[in-house]
Amino acid sequence: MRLSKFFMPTLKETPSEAQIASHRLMLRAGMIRQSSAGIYSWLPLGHRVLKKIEQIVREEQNATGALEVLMPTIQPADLWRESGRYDDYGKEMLRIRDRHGRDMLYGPTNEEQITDIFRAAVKSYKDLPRNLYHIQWKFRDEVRPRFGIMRGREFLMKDAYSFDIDLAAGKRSYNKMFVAYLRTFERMGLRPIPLRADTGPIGGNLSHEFVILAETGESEVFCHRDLLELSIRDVEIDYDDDLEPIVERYTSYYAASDDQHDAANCPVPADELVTARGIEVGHIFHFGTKYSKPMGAVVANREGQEVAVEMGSYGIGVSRLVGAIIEACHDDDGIIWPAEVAPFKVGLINLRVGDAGCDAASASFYEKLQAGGVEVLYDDREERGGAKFASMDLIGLPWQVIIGPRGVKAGVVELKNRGTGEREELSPDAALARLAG
Ligand code: 5CA
Repeated sequence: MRLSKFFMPTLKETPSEAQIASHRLMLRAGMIRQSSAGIYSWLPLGHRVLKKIEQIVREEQNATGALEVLMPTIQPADLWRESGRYDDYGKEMLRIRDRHGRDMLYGPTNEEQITDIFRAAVKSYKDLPRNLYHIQWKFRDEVRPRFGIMRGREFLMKDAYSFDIDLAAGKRSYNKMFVAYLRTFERMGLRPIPLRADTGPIGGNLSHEFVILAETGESEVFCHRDLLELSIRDVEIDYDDDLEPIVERYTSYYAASDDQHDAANCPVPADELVTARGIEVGHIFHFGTKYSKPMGAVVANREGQEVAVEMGSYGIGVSRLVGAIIEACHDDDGIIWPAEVAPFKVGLINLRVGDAGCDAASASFYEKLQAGGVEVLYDDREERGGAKFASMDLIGLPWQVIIGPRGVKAGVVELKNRGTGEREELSPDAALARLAG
């Protein structure tokens, strides 16, 4: 992509309404634009990141055997009357009336809708287990939307719903999601911490929140320091195996949010306890028959008796993750994208647009990167070098390639790693080889 043809309305000034780094940087990098309180448009740069995150989430859900669907954003109130949540949900639910006077709502979550789909189609234990998920916009009329897309009113969520014949099978489905969440967040360059959590309006009695540590996190987190060392990045996972040992390994360490932590009775010695702030990027729930019973989602078990199915729901804040990743990965100059979610891998800077040598070397480098399938943003604008460096640092692409008159004469380009700041001069071919793959 040539920057001269891109739409990336960067801001030089720090927007005064933004209180935290991710919000400031997303506005300054031209990733989003506020439409109204807690509601945002995603501009091309932000949209690319959102889609990358969505795709990682999708691949890791699919790996577990979960099946993607797409349910509507607008739901009929009658479904929520069946579960009893229409009145319970309160002011966070955006209620709408259509032209026929029917009560509708903009979905804050989809337990009722998926239960309705399931009950119409599945009648036997033979069709279980099933896990259906979608990645769809949600609306919650938060009292205080803040921190940009981190606590929005409209936000993109991945929500999965599992259906099982009994509690033991339900726990297996829960464990699959638990492990998939660890993998999903690690792929994005994050270190997720599972915390035993309250279930709130979703219900049930088994629940974990997944948080990542960042100074601006909304809640305080207390955990054993060794939990931060765990990783399943290189562990081969077979989702048909018993995943309980992995879940136990993670849950055996102390980890609590501020509402559950009791300093006086904390089992971890002070020098092994990490106290930090965390951002909730995912939340999983097993809630048994809370929806299946009132809504009549029953199947015949092996003995031919009708039983209400055991259910769980599993959310990931896809749009929140964009902000959360920035909170975890930035410096004074801007964003530092982890490679997997970066909007482009390489930022190519032509330091002297109009100079025949620089133009030719840059165009050739650009074409070769593109031919090799490397995503590149080519700054071909007639701008000062300083401004180009600043905006490349701001948007945080993992690699910068700088082509200027001196290098062109010497037959070299400069390669800069945005994360480490390391710079190196090498031949264009050596740089291309480094950036390939
Ligand atoms: N039905 C369940 C699981 S599918 C559910 O709704 N869970 S939740 O309420 O915990 O939301 C799931 C995830 O969505 C949260 O972990 C968080 O990452 C994200 N999320 C929730 N509210 C917001 C919000 N206002 N803005 C941005 N992301 C949000």
